[in-house]
Amino acid sequence: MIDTLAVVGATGAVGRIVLDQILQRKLPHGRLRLLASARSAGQVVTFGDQQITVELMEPSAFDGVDVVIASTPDEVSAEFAPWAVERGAIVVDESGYWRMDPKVPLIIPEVNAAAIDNHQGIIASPNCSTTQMVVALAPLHNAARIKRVIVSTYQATSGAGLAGEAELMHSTRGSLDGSAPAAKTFQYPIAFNLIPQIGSEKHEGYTSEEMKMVYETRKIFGDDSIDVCPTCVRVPVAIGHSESILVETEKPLTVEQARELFANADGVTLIDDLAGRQYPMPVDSAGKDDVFVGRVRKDLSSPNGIAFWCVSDNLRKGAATNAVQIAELLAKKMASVA
Ligand code: 2RA
Repeated sequence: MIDTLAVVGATGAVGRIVLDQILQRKLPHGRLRLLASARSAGQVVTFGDQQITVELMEPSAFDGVDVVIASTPDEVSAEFAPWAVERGAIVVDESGYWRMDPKVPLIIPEVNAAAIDNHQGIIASPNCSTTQMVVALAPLHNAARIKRVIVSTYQATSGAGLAGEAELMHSTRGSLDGSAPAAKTFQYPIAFNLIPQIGSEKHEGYTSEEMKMVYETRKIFGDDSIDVCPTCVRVPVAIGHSESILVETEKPLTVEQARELFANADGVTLIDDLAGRQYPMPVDSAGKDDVFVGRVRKDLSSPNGIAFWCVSDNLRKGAATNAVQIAELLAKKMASVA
């Protein structure tokens, strides 16, 4: 049981789903407080049958808070997380700011829950594109050890927040009636287009989003020898990131073994019947918590390669659900020492 739970960023695209998930999953908690910057403080948010006023996030706002779930930009997290930790709270952070800090565990509960024991006040939740890939890869890694991953992503506009979702709608309507507004959130108009850049240039021609997939995958699996070659692409889909993945393992896996591993994995739903036209698609994954895997097949170009397709709601398992699952682990630990 978490006596006092605070949600930071509750009015954003992910924060709203965090509240929804706290209710739906019945995260055991006492008082719930909502904290935000001056722009959102004072707003009233409905949570079940309660109306909660968003309070201004300042250092003293964290007095008496036990656990914080935060969905904020990196720079906000960099500032507030130390305030919360100094006051004894544990922060579950969805921003990118703390993820690669060696003192901060980077957790996907289905994959590396035990690493939570090493936290020193901050626990990070991975980036959405990494989370769904690693949930899908984990059963293959445990059975056959992953050596190399080649991944292309097809990322929904909601990955860029409420503004990204809105821009898809405006850009699409505008393209159809000839009044297309200039692109703002994205580099180019997103309607009827694909944009092969998410984030800024980071390393040898790879973007920040792509390098997150490299570094975070290695950290979560605790294996720096895993090679990851990512290409991240923004697509005109509102919710649900898709990924085309080719994985090479140390031990060979047959397609049947890979399917069985996916089918039995925690957090994975296998939908794989090409003849029956059954495979995961973003429209079906939106609003669901699992990672959906399909199109499982042998790589025709390498002996130990398996190719597959995976889709997940980027706002749920890619963000809010994973953070609330981490808070569930904390609630269990708190209950066991109480
Ligand atoms: C995106 N991965 O889709 C980012 C959000 N964290 O833009």
